[in-house]
Amino acid sequence: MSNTDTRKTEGSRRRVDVIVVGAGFAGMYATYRFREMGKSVVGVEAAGDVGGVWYWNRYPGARCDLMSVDYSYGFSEEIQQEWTWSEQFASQEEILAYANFVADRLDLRKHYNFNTRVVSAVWDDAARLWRATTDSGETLEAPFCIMSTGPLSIPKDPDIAGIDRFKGQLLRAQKWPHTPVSFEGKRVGVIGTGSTGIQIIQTVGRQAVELFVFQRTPSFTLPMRNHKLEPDYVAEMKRHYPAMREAMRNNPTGGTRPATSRPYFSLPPSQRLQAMEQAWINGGHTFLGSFADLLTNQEANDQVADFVREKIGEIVKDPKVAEALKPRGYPIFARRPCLDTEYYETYNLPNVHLVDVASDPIVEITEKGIRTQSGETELDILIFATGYDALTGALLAFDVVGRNGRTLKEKWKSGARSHLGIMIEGFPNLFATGGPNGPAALANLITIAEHDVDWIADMITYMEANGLATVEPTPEAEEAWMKLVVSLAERSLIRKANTWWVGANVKGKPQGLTMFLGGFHKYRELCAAAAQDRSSQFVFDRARESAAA
Ligand code: NA7
Repeated sequence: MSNTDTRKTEGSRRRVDVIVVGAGFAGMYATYRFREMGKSVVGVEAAGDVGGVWYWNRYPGARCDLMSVDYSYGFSEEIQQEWTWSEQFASQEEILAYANFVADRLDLRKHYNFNTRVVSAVWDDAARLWRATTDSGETLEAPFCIMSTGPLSIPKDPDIAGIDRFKGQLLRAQKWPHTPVSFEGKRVGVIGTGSTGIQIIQTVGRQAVELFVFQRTPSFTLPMRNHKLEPDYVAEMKRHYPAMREAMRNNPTGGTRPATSRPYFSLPPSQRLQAMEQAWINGGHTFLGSFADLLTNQEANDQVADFVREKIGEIVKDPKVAEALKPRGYPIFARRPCLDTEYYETYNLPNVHLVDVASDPIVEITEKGIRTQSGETELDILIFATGYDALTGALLAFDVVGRNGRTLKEKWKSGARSHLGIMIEGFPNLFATGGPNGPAALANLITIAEHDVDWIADMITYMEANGLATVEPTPEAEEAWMKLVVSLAERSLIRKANTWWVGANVKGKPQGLTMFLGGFHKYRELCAAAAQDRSSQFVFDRARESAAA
């Protein structure tokens, strides 16, 4: 089938080869890859343009905490030669400009219906196709459906009474206005001290007349040490891109940070301290690259946590504030480690006030601001940086109905189950990129996206070459994958913190770690092995016969 123009047609029914949900980095690459395979592709995207999370998160200070050269596509040598990153850690503006550059360069927009949401996706077993209905009234039909909906795309408001009552300006980090917001002369409140809140606080704290930070759980945050990239460095990097991408694909993080096999206690105390000081000076995620066992050895983890707490104490001048900022009660790195630029120093500014809502809980949001047990704080602007219904949220936000009318909500009522984070038993020809039970959020999402899309493309190519119409994982293969995911999680300290990684931030959500902790390199190996072992891992179409490799 040839490529088709896929402009929106109100109220119509349209048949294509592949539906791609999402125009973030995974969806864009999927759209490109399938088009290059000669498929007709239609993309559906709720936002007004490409960029995914970077389209929405326009809050002050928004920045990626993966290095820009890592957090970019490797599939096209032309694109990586033509695009030049300006900073070690790119700002939201630069990443969005990059997404737009790629969309222009590959002419991707013509495949997308923007400002459009899928409201349901239903598998028709007789016709062997997915039927996706959108909120514009269009029905799309395709044998293959790719969910590139992103692990962080359903924002979550805090569970606090009175949100609608607030008469000032209420802003959500993940739905930030496209026009500039002025903080000058304003009393600003921020709820949320994860990565997003930290970036907002360190930026707005230097702009607002008064900034009130309502902190329930402090995060550990490490110096980002961001800097401009020198032309010589960029030129050198461009010369080595192919080798660098190959190294990334063989790295546990899917990035360039060198891995280590050195356990913390293999070094004498003075050298451990020296390594930690160096990691602090180097910045970024150097700690995790300095010792191999920080997520498995509680004692090692405690010592690194103490080191960071000491640093907080050295930076923050008011001892009471410093104490409240020191995270306790969960292992360091068990919440996603944040990277900051003078975040702790922000609390030395006279206009920045920490309200410790762990000891003085928020009672309600009022017309004028926030009431905690000890009193009301009046605010002109209130910012929510309260996170996401992550990993599974976007896939469960609309009805996905598989074989025999079984919904994804039903299948996942006790927790997300998948095979390789890519396929789901009972949901033929449905593929996720960066899906639950894959390494999403623990590794570079663009590396994962490229891998997953390529894996799916290989699967479809194999099916077509062998006259196979449908594929889904066997129950046994899915069960074995889930056992592996759970057994790796049980060994990790990550499960010891109440975070979005384990679903703890959403009331009623099944709890548990739905991420593969074996590292991206291992994930890649296991996906390749599954693709080789097709007959035991997957059930293929019509005759329900297992296909020989
Ligand atoms: P996170 O990391 O989920 O952080 C959300 C923050 O919001 C966290 O500090 C929460 O505190 C806080 N929160 C949520 N509800 C409340 C209420 N009711 N009261 C006070 N504080 C509240 O989301 P981010 O957007 O910062 O980061 C998500 C990912 O994006 C990040 O990990 C990077 O991968 C990029 P809590 O911990 O629940 O006490």
